[in-house]
Amino acid sequence: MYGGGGSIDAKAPIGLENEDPVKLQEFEDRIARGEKIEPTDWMPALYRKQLIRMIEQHAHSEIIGALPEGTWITRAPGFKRKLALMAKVQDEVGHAQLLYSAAETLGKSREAMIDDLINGKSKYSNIFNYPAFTWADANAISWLVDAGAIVNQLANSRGSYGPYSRALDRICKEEAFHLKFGHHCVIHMASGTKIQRQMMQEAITRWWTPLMHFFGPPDKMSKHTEILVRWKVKMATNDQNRQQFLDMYVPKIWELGLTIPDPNLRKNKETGQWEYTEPDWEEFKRVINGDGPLNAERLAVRRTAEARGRWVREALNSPKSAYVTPLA
Ligand code: BYC
Repeated sequence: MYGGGGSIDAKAPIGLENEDPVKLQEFEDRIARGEKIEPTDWMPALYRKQLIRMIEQHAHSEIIGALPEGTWITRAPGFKRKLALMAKVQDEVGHAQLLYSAAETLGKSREAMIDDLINGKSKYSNIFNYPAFTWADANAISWLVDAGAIVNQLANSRGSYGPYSRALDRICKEEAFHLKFGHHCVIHMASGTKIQRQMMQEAITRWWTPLMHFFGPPDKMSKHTEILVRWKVKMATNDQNRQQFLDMYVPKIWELGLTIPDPNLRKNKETGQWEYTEPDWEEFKRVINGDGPLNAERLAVRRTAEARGRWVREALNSPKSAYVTPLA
């Protein structure tokens, strides 16, 4: 039930022993005052490392996240749906560009980040390793994955690192359109024919566990939350975000006559908290560590894209390139 227990990994060491205590105090005072930390400001090495990890994973999630919906562009029902989905997928890739740029301000190059993604060294969101079998799956992503992302990102857009918080601010504005598109598509399916309703129900059933995983392990098992909350990188914990998502979206799912595959899901009126069956955290661990249904396929697509685009990068970097040496 709610809260969970156990430990995915040992808690990360705080890792601040080598920092200048005066500078560290000034840094923490700035964060406490709600000031933004900018790329050239002093920051503890651990803050830099944590931000690179988190922003890089987020950027990878956007670029890999474009794949399950991307495969539905040619099959989306009707011209308007195709146009809207194409624009959404394009936005997601744009989000990755913004986020890679924000991570680059911390000293890791985009090339190194892409290498770490395609070599399987970096993580990205669990949820994009599952297949979108039907148009209803694509709708479930557009509505509920984007909804989950907004819950997390709206909170973190008020966070302490300037370039990340500004990128999130813009991303959330675009995600808000995606969410409306997704909700519109889900309403259409849920109020359609018997087969359409059944397809939508099956999609919600398939995506529920990955969605519960999407917010990260329960706080008791999370190794990074404590330091990230202390430094206002994460403005809410994994459990707080999961609760907020349940609060906002379970009633909307039920309103459409759809059911959620968890007999224990209910809001406890006394605590105000949602109670639910703890999703299988062993499955989560397998998926984020590379052994999910589609991890190999997703990375293979990225590797191919990287290989096919190499000539463009080489041409741009070539000393003979018109972009580098303007034509006389
Ligand atoms: N998936 O200590 P914890 C989108 C890892 S895409 C994979 O709680 P933290 C969209 C975690 O990295 C937007 N891995 O970690 C795109 C850590 O492993 P490492 C996606 C996960 O960082 C296209 C370990 O588990 N959103 O919107 O404090 C179409 C322990 O976890 C996950 C973001 O990326 C996961 N779900 O908190 C549609 C938001 N959860 O690094 C939509 C940015 C945990 O020690 N990221 N792990 O090896 C975050 O807010 C935080 O990083 C998390 C995790 C809440 C995800």
